Amino acid sequence: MSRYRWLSGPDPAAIALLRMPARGPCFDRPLPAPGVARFACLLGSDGEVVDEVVVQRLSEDACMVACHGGPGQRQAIERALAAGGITSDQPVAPVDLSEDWRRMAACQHPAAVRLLASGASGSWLRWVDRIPTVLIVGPSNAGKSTLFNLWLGNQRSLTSERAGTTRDLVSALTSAHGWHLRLVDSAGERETDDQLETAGQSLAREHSARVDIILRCHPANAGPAPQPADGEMVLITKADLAEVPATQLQMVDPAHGAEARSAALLDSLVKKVLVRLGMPLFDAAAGSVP
Ligand SMILES: Nc1nc2c(ncn2[C@@H]2O[C@H](COP(=O)(O)OP(=O)(O)O)[C@@H](O)[C@H]2O)c(=O)[nH]1
Ligand SMILES: [Mg+2]
Repeated sequence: MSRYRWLSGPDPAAIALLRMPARGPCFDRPLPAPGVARFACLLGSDGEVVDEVVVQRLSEDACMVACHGGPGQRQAIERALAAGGITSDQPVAPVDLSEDWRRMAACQHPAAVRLLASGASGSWLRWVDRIPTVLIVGPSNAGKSTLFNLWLGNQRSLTSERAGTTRDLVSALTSAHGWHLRLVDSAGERETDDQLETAGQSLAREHSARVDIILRCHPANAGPAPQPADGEMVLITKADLAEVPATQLQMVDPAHGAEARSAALLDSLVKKVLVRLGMPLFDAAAGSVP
């Protein structure tokens, strides 16, 4: 069985029911035994969570899924199933979604959903269906991977005092203030005979033409900071190693500076990147749309 069928009607509802093949890779955990229901996350083709659902195993090869039933959510689930090779056995009914609904359905960011729902408009509209990419560049040993890991809150990229540790582009999704960003760590800029490292450096150069913001890391002890090129923000890293003017964007690894100072600097950096991209910041305490 590689087909799914909606068991509930097409009208917008809080919950919708779906019968589909009992295939593990669509979910973030093993499916329950026949007759048993359990909570699970339904995953898209690149592993992102598409919905939090309850799965009930109907038989060896079929299960029933209770998912969220908004029109946009149902479309997102259909896309995820199609990407996994699971298609519908129902005739395709013409979908009559208004332009507003269509936009809402394509929305990639919780903050954009809130803004759309409030009727706001602005330059952030260009991000409704797109996740911006932030590329971290700079010399080897500037602390790029350390920043990347701090931002993500986990050890995603290897760091070391050995120049040339990062050779590939390492990419990860991150979110703040209701906006998603794709963060990319790159191989450091330096002369090298290492072919893999050179390949990583060209990859970073090619990639830089296609990204939405370049974050250029410059260590505090490496002399005056460069002027930002078009589309760049300059970040002074290793801010424990030299005096950095308060007006400059700066960062310090908690291992080398006070933990609280690092957290505050990271928060201010993330906010400045979002503002630069034109993404309004929410007042989290009041839950209000600016
Ligand atoms: N003193 C100091 N060292 C740092 C800081 N951030 C990173 N480092 C160290 O600098 C070295 C290079 O860091 P890494 O993130 O691998 O640099 P990359 O080559 O630019 O990715 C590592 O030994 C880090 O521990 C910082 O804020 N202060
Ligand atoms: Mg690195």
